[in-house]
Amino acid sequence: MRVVVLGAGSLGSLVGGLLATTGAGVTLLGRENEHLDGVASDGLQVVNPDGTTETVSVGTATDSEVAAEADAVVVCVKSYDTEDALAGVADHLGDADVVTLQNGLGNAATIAEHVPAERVVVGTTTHGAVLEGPGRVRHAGTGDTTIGRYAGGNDERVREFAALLSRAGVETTVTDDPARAVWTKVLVNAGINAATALARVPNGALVESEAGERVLRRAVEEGVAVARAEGVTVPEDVVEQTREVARETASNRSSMRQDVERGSRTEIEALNGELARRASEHGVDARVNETLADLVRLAESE
Ligand code: KPL
Repeated sequence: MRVVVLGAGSLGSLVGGLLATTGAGVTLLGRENEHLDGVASDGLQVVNPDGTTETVSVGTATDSEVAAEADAVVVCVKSYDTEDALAGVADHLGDADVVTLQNGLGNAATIAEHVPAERVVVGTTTHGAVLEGPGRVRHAGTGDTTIGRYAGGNDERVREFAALLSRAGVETTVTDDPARAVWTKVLVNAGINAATALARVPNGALVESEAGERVLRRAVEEGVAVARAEGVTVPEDVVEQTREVARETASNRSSMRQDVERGSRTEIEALNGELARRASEHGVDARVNETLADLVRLAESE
């Protein structure tokens, strides 16, 4: 199978690198930068959770035309780049499935504006990934991955792609209710990412102190109320699931913390910011999410 990974950041590089270990032909499609140059010249180093490192061979590209060769395109760009990234590749796609593994609400709908909805696959993953330097990505924590077709129901292609991810070490479940999976992941990110970015702590700190526990729980509980107001059912134990992700990725720097520390734009508007916006539409109290979003906006403006 030929896979083009759209977005060569930490998650895209990790997913691409792991997929390449199965023998799949993988190309990382991203912006010209030191990381992509490093991968092109020396291969991609993947540091496994046990500390061992393997160097895998993946293609690199900065031109969207490469998507024409893909059987599947995996979208790993930041949520705020979804529109531009899809506008770039859409015209080149054959009948490839487009699989989003991004954080945040609204990505699949944006992709479906460019690609027939029946070819969009909605996914979530709680694997932790950190770019350690040009050409080097660390698998900072294993987690759960779920994919399911956005429209039209799951078929053999979705199951085959899930099997490929599983062979790559990204154990993947196929779901008939991807919206529930996305909301659950959004609540996990709402409970972990902004707090760890603002306090500059690893994910595990949120389950190691009362203060951390409180912020995580309140942000997630508010998010559950928003999900209900939108008619989405999320798992009863989503607060506990969020704590579990924080434990499993305890030493990881959340993606939002990495963004804030790098001085990059964050995904706050697709996470706590979006929850707060939808809460106000439904008259739901989401003051913790609103405050977290405002503080991250302030940090971003520095
Ligand atoms: O998705 C993540 C992120 O950092 O964006 C988690 C699962 C919280 C891992 O850090």
